[in-house]
Amino acid sequence: MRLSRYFLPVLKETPSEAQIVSHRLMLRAGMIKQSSAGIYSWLPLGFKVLRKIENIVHEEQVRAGHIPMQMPTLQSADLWKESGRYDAYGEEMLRITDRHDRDMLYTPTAEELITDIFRSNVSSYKDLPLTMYQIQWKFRDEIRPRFGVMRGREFYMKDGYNFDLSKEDALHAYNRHLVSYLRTYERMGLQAIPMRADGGPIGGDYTHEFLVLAETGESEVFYDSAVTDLSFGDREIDYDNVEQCQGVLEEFTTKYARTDETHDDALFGEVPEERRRTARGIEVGQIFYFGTKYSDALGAQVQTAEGEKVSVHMGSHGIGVSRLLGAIIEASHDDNGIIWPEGVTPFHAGIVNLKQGDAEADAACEALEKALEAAGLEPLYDDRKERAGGKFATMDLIGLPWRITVGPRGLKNGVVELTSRRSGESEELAPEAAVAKLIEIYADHRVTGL
Ligand code: 5CA
Repeated sequence: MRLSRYFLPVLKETPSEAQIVSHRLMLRAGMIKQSSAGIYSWLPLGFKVLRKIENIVHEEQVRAGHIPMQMPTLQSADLWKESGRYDAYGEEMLRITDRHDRDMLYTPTAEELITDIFRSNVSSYKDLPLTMYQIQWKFRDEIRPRFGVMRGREFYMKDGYNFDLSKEDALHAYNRHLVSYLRTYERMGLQAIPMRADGGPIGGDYTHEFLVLAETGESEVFYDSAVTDLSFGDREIDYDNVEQCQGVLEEFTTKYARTDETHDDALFGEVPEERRRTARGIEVGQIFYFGTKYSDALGAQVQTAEGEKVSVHMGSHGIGVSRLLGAIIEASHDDNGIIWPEGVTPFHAGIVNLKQGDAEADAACEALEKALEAAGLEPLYDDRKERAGGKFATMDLIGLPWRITVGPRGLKNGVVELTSRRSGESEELAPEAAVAKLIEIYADHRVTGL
């Protein structure tokens, strides 16, 4: 992509309405524009990252054996009246009346609708287990939308739902989600710690929230610092293997880690004092097992092998896809701007031409652009006639992890400069070697965007 042809409305000034760094940087980097309170347009750069995050979520859900599908954003209120949540959900639910005076709503979550699809189509234990998910816009009329995409009114969420014959099977689904979420967040360069939480309006006794530690987080959390030493890494997982998934769950959830809703001072006191931590966190996902709450209410039953009719055991599992952009930036930035982890960066490398119009420099940049594209990478070539300082500042602000700087002086010696956004370190390399190095760096981070 040529920057001269792209739409990247970066702001020089720091927007005064933004209270936290991720919101400021998303506005300054031209990623989002507020349309009304808690509702945003996703400008090209922000949309690209959103798509990359979404694609990682899809890949990891499919890897875990979950089936993608899509449900509408506008739903009839009837099902919600049937489950009892139409009144219980309160003011956060955006209620709409259509021209025939029918009660509709903009979906804040989709337990009712998926359960209706299930009950209309599944009647035998032979069709279980089943887990389906979608990535879809949600609306919650938050009383105080704030912090940009962190607490929006309209937000993008992955919501998955499992249907199982027994509690035991449903708990395997719960564990499987926990494992797949650990993998998902790590691919985005994030450490998200599973913490014991509260079911809230979704309900259920078993629930974990995934929290990214950050000073600006809205949740107060209490944990044993040993949990921050854990990493999922690139271990192989067989998602059908009950013991293996259970093993990972125990490894990641036996140490004390709780949100304030479930915090227990006495239990926390048993953690060795030097490992006790109180901090703030951003909730980027939550998993629930709620038994037969919705299947009882909506009559979602199957026949067992013995011919008995039983309510299915269910759980639901969410990832805050749009919130993740804010969380990643909170966790990865410096004074100059964003520092994207390789897994989610909108472009893999920036190419900065120090002397636009110089025949040799232009040709070298174009060759680099072609070579990277041929290798399946997406470079962003700053081909504008601007001074070098301005180009560097833009690249730093938008946070591409790697920058190739091309100028007549280096080219005389046959080299360009490859710079890491994170460390600031540069090395001089032949252009082909710079391309080869980027191909190697991104070998483990192949996520397509748009
Ligand atoms: N039905 C369940 C699981 S699918 C559910 O709705 N869970 S939730 O309420 O915890 O939402 C899932 C995730 O969406 C949260 O962990 C959070 O990361 C994200 N989320 C929730 N509310 C907002 C909001 N107002 N703005 C941005 N993200 C949000």
